[in-house]
This record gives sequence, structure tokens and C-alpha cells, in this order.
Amino acid sequence: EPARLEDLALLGGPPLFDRMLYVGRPSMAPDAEVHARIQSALDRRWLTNDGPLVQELERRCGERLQVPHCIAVNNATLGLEVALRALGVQGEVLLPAFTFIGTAHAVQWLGLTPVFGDVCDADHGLDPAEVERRITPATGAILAVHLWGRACAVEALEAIARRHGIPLILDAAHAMGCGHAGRPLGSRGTVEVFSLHATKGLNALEGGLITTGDAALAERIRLMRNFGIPGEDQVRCVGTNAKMNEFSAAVGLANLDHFDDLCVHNQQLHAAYGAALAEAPGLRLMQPEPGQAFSHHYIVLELLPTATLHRDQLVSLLRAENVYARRYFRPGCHQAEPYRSRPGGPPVLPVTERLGQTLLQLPSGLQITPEEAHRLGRRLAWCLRHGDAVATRLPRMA
Ligand code: T4K
Repeated sequence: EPARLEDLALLGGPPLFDRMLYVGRPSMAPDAEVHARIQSALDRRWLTNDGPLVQELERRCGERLQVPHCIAVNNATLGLEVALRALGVQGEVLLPAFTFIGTAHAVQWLGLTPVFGDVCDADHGLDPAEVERRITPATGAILAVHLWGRACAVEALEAIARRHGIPLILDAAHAMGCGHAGRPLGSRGTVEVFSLHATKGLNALEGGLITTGDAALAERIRLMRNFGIPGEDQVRCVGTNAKMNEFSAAVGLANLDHFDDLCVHNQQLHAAYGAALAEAPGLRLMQPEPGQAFSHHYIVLELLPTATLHRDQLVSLLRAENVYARRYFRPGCHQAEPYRSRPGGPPVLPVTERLGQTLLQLPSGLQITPEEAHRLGRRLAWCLRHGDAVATRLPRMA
């Protein structure tokens, strides 16, 4: 515990950690296991185009997610694009503004029109009441996000989509290892799309998975992933190149062998942060949905109105301590280009705008031990307990 303000690294003390801790630092299987799988691809001289490692990854992830069809792609953004295209979505797509910009860009890139709604305070997912308010005959699909791996309001959103006869696409980029209603996420809505990006809990360097129970849709997705080519000398429809390569699948498979252990480690980190922050005034640590599987990959803090420091002041304090905390997601998509410059200007979305000002994410994964997480939590708690004094020594925040 710092005894004096000057013990904080930003005010001249030594940093809490002797190396930088990052949000998004990849957790990797032992090098030898990664190398062995990559070597197997080299030995086969089969490097991409639906290779054996990609097929193995699809099979194992499909089993794990308890979903009949699991199709690997080269990233989740293209995965969303291929899913939207394979569903023949036209016109407007209703989605939350509080998400990674890639969710919105996938829609815009296809020449569809993203229509932004606000999110629920409780789970940071698309608010069904907002969907009801904004849905029109021009709405071609609903695209909701399981943010931080917590299920969005899937039951309500499925009901709205069914009533309007439109598909529900779920951005499950964060949701590997996470469940809802006693099952893994991945089989809700019409189709779900996971990310296997390096910063994700299960990583394949770059990659994604599209999951669905609809066999005909799965077949269209497989075709579109590979230029619309079903086999030699045939082209059945328009397609793109959304194929995962064998090196990515090799990394994904090696990491999959250790993924359950990683989730346990992350749960221990979450508990250590939670214990240290229990007494911190004005701050809430995001909790999983009770009783459901959770990866704890995202450690998300929310600064409450009673907090003595602004979120950005905490981020500066942490950077000096060698903790690269992040401020996902700001600005909200509605306030990012090209959307903010659309005629009529961006809608006012109070929850999205507040969360963009008050959330921060802390490091997780193998780079940090539970003991270190506890130390970091205690430093944060100390700063908040002495927030009034700390604030007088920091540059003024807007
Ligand atoms: N939907 C949602 C809800 C998403 O969050 C995402 C992606 C997508 C869709 C699209 O999925 P993909 O098409 O990417 O499969 C990062 C990721 O690039 C992005 O995948 C992710 N969401 C997003 C939340 O985070 P940036 O712009 O924040 O990345 P960057 O370069 O600032 O890196 C993040 C942190 O990770 C840094 O602090 C450093 C650390 N890092 C990163 C990489 C790549 C490492 O330590 N090592 C690394 O190799 O977007």
C-alpha cells in the first residue's frame, strides 16, 4: 500500500510492475505445442483452403459449442459480412452503438444501413425496447452483441425477430467459453459469429467461427467463404475469400487444448480483483450471469457517479504503474465516422454515452498472476479512497 501520494508512480514513485501489463495480451499454449502443429502443416504442404487443421478446429469447436454447423473464417468481421450476405439481408440493420466499430463496419461495408440502438444497463447488450422503437419495414435484420461474453437479451430479441420475420445475427466475438440458459452461447438466433483474434480468449492469431443450426444457411456460408466455389470448375454464387489458413488453425487448436485452464485462471484473477476492490468506493466490477459458464476474459470496471476520480484519471494513474488499461468502447459507433456525419446527426444514446465515459478494462490472461491482480486492485482501491487528494495533484480532466 502506498503510504504517501508520492508513492504513486504518476507522482514519482516506482511503478507497481516492472513490465507492461496489457489488456488484450495473447495467452498462448506452450511454444512446442504450437510449433508441432505448424510443422505438421508445413510437412503436408497443405496451407489453406479447407485444410485438415481447419476441419479439426471446426469439429472440436462445433462440439464444444453444441451446434450442428461450425464454419471457420479468417476473422469475425468477414464472418459477419458473409453471414449477412448468405442470409440475403437488405436495407437497414438494427445494432447496438456500444460495440467494437467492426460490428457496424461489417454492415456498412455491404452497402446496408446500420441503425444504432442503445444498450441495457444490466448486460451492456442491445436493449429490446430500443429495437421495438426503431424497427420499421425497412429493417432487414437485427444484429446484437454478447458484449464481454455476457449473453444479450436473446429471448426477447429472438421473439422480436420472429414476429417481424427477420433474422437475428449474434456477434459472439467475445463469447467463447460463455454460456446462457445452461448451454454454451453459439446456438442462439439465426447465426452467431465468434472472433479468434489474438486479443480474444481463444486465439488463432486472426480468425473467426460462424455457427448455426440451419444446414442450408451453413452450406451457403461455406460456399461464400470460398468465392462461391463448391468444387473444381464450378462457381455457384458470388463469394469472397474468408478462408482460415492452416497456421491460424494450428494456433487455435494448440490454444484450445489449454482453453479451459485459461478460463479457470481468469476466474481466479476476477476473484482476486474482486477481493481487492470490494471496499473501493464508487466502483463496480462486472459480474457474470449467475450460474452460467463464463470465460472471465474481460475484467470490466464501471466508475459510479460517487467515485472520487474520473475514469481517465485512473487510466493515467495505471499507465504510470505499467498497466495498460483500456477504455472500450469509446466513442460509441454512432459517434464514429462515417456514422456521425450522416444526415440528421447521431442519435442520443444515453447508456452508450455513459458507458463510454465510465468503463475500463484491466489485464487478464497468463501474463498476470492472481497475486498481482490483487496488488493492482489494492492500488486502485487506494487511489479511490484517497481520490480527493490524488485529484488535486493530477492534470485537470475535461
Ligand atoms: N465484434 C466485436 C464485439 C469485437 O470486439 C470485435 C473485435 C469484432 C467484432 C471483430 O473481430 P475480428 O474481425 O477482429 O476477428 C482489438 C482487436 O483487434 C479486435 O479484434 C477486438 N474486437 C477489439 C476489441 O480489440 P484494437 O484496435 O483495440 O487493437 P490494439 O491493436 O489496440 O490491441 C489491443 C491490445 O492488445 C493492446 O493493448 C495490445 C494488445 N496486443 C494486441 C495484439 C494484436 C498484444 O499484446 N499482442 C498482440 O498481438 O482492436
